[in-house]
Amino acid sequence: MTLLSQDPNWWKTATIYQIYPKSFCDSQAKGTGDIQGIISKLDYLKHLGVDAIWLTPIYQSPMIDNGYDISDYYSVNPDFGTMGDFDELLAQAHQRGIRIVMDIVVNHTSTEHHWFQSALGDKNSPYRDYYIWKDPIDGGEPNNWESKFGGNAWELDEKTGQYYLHLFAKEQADLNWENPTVREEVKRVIQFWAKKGVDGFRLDVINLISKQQDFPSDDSGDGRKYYTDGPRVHEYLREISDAVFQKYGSVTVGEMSSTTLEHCQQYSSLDQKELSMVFNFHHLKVDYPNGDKWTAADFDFIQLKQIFNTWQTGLNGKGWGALFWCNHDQPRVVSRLGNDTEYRVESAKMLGAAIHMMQGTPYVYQGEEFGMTNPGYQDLAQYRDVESTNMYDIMVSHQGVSHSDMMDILRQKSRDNSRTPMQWNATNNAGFSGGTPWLDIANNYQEVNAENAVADLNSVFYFYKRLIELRKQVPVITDGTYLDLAPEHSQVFAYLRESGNQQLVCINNFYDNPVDYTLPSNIGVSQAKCILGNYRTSQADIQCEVQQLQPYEVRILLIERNVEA
Ligand code: TEU
Repeated sequence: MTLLSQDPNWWKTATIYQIYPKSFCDSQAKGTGDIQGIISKLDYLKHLGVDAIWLTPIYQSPMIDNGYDISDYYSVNPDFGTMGDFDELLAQAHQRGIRIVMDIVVNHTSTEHHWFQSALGDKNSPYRDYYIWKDPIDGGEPNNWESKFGGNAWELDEKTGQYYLHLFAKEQADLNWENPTVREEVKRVIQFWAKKGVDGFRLDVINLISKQQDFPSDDSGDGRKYYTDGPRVHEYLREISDAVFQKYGSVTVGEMSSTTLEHCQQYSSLDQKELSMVFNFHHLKVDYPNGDKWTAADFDFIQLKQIFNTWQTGLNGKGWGALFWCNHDQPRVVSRLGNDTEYRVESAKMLGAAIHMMQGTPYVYQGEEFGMTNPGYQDLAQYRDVESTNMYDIMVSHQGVSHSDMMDILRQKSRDNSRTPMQWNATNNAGFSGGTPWLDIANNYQEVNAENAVADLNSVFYFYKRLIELRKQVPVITDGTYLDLAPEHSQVFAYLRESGNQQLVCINNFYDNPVDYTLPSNIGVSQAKCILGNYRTSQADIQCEVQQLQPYEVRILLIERNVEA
């Protein structure tokens, strides 16, 4: 029995929930989450109303990068459970009408993968050409490309004297997609999971798979221009899509690092020859001054609106985007763009509405649905992420940044901010685990937790539930055009969606002081209904052109014009 909708475009009105299994729910008191823990929470997800789960990697892995370093694509990491547990999860999710989207990491493998183990130190290994090897230049690295986690992107294989490329940690070796056998292996992996009945795939850093083959040094940057949206990336995606995705009707979302709108129009073009949709990160770099993540900084509100405008208008009618604020690599949005103390509930709701009323497929990251916050760690030893520990070492030991400045930066920017265990209830360890959690839980778990949220009809949880329902009920949210009504306003983000006889206006106050905002006169306020807001007074003045907004207030207005008979 399945409750899954048969519509091949189901994902256009769907909301997808991201689970980071290590931090979701531990069924065995070992301090890390597992698949049985996920199964035990499926009814909670059903109550929230999500259509699919994106599961970050659960494959065999040494966990240097928490599973993004895969050592066997065909087996489940025993820390998470067995293949039997996975099959049970798939069946139980499907029974509840929830689909499963697997994370596929094929830009690189773990250096513990048997392909790499055979290739290392042996130029004649049949797997040597699965990876990217280069001779030294001037006795050193083949070029100056930098790893995304800090330092040079090449590591020496002492035995053969050649270097291999790793765009991420040195334990994550980049695969050589120029080699057709590698592409066949990738197809085989994806097919294995598709055959099991998995509904879709999230493709990790998929726009980095094609490197410019002369591997030049980069005079003006870190090398990314020579491998981002590279020369053969579209060709490769079409090949995989043709062989697997189209055959199995899989939904696909590609994670696109430092990409462009033009490439994303093509990756997600409506003929679906490549992918269903794309993640891009431009809107999450508004607090990276001059592109630098590793500095503590406020966000640029005007730039945020400009970026949404570019992508919402640029993808409409051409491609499809994922809508998101949070994931396992990003700090919690309520701490980042909202207010995680006095206005935590109001700002979490406002931020949810601001993104969910756009065109695309929304993603909700575990805990976002009740407003989880950054943990505000005071001690360096609390951080676990390889990127954070690498950057601390580079910036404090080699660049002279003080310990206390670096702690401020980590408190704002570390990926561990989103990876703290899920706060289920007010009991010991927030109900996440009967053992010692692998990463410290935020101190606010007695107040901020799923159980409290589910018990309170005014909580962030029920607001998200309503946002998820609205997408299924109000077609303009899926189909409408996008117009920014106040691009220069220093405090208000207001946009209009329009299609057929429906207009939808989403008005958001992004700051903690009240503000008056005047709607343009061509919006038919006399027929407006407020379909959702985060203050009791949200209904008050909707039929006026001037809207008075409280701190972090949002109002969603729907205007349905009478159609002439
Ligand atoms: O992330 C890709 C990526 O480039 C970033 O989001 C990354 O976290 C950021 O550059 C760090 O500043 C994906 C995964 O989502 C991430 O968890 C993995 O670590 C990474 O790929 C490598 O597989």
